[in-house]
Amino acid sequence: MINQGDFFAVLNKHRADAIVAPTMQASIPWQEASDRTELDFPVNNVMGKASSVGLGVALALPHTKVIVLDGDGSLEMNLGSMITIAGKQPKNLCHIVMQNGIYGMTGGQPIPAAERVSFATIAKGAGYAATYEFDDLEDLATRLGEALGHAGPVFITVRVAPKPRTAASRGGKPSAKVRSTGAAIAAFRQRFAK
Ligand SMILES: Cc1ncc(C[n+]2csc(CCOP(=O)(O)OP(=O)(O)O)c2C)c(N)n1
Repeated sequence: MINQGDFFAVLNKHRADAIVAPTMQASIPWQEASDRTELDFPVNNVMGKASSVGLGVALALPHTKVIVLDGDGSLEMNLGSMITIAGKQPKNLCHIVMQNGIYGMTGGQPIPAAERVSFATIAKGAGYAATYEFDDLEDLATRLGEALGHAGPVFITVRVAPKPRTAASRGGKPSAKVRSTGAAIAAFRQRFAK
């Protein structure tokens, strides 16, 4: 199992010019870890929709890599998006699920089939171009670059340690570089306006 912060450090090194779309419990910590927050597109509140939003951005910007950082509970809520993504075959989309087995943000309730479900197998069956699974930090650090470089749609499972949100773990105010979804949409409109 991988610590989410360690995963983010590795991803930050490999993301290059990719747009990264984090959701749920990952949204703030990813942006705090990110060196390119101007390219981050947090998908907050709309549970399950990060993969759909990521697909839309990938189709709109076919020459820009888009990396979705999905939650496992969120993905289960919008599992059909995997088939929509496979149907469209966006070469520039990488869909990552952080499998922690829980609805972390709402306190750690177990997701359905937490111990059984293989999202990578579902992705294969849907027709993603490639799938990867990481459960070990060294393996992740060695092969994430290859996975991100593969023509998409790529699906990656990262097994991350569950850290349910509690009153105590909420922490203080996020730093100024952390954006809301609304602020990111406004900034993206300007940046990518045709
Ligand atoms: C439609 C809908 N139902 C429920 C919620 C409440 N909710 C917010 S976050 C969350 C859990 C998300 O779990 P997961 O996707 O696994 O991400 P994690 O919190 O573990 O990062 C829930 C149930 C919501 N935002 N929207």
